[in-house]
Amino acid sequence: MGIVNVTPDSFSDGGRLGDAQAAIQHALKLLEDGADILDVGGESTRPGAVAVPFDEEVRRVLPVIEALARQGCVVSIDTRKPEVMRVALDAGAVMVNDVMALRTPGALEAVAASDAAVCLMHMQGEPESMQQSPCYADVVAEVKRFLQGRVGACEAAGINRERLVIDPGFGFGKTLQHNLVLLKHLDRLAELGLPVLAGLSRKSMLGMLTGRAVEEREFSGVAAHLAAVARGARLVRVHNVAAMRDALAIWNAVEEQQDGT
Ligand code: HH2
Repeated sequence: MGIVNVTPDSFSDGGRLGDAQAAIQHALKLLEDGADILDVGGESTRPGAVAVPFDEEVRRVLPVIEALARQGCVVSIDTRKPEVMRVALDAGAVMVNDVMALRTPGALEAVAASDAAVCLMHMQGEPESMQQSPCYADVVAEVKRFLQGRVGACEAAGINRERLVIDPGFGFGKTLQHNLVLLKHLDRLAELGLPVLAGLSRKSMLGMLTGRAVEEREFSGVAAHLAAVARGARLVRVHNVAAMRDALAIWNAVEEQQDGT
């Protein structure tokens, strides 16, 4: 999954893709690099980010989704707002990526009215304050229980399991320690029997471990995503698709190699 931010303040590439044309060009480059899904977002969810009004978010993402869908791209909308989900799905998006896991009133209904796929992500708290004092007794068990609960809520709303992807939400109300424990035990989330998505690209945990600035986290990101794939992640949400594709080509060649040949 390639990240297409149409935001002036996203933590990793804010401002660069501020206009629709640039975002579309960037998305097409990610596709060329081997992305299967393009995740278009008009509101940053970085720690401390300020919420964007509905009409501004739509103004940012709509032309990008329309153009990409017209070209046959598989488009995901990264939003917390049910109204934005509806507009994006009408415009041709086929997946909703919601850091709130459809907890916003009206979100379950917005997705249930479509046949779109959904990524349900765990977050403790709200982006505005989530990194202030994250606290868990058992982070893996709690994230797993939360995701199981959201899967149940989706099924009760008529969104069946075949449409769901789950995500531990690295960096969303988690310390470095929490992130590392979740990554190490990602296979326990995979036990829920749904595809697991890992989003670690350029995140601060990589900076904490390497001392690198945001724009210098490509290698550490690839390593972190491979650690996730090794523990059962089926989707990775990345800024640099080309680097991830190369890493996966090697990974898959090793995994698929038959013994004795
Ligand atoms: N991380 C961000 C945004 N959306 N969605 C999922 N499913 N998983 C994630 O880990 C995830 C996500 C990060 O926040 P943002 O500030 O929007 O930055 P960017 O989109 O550049 O990663």
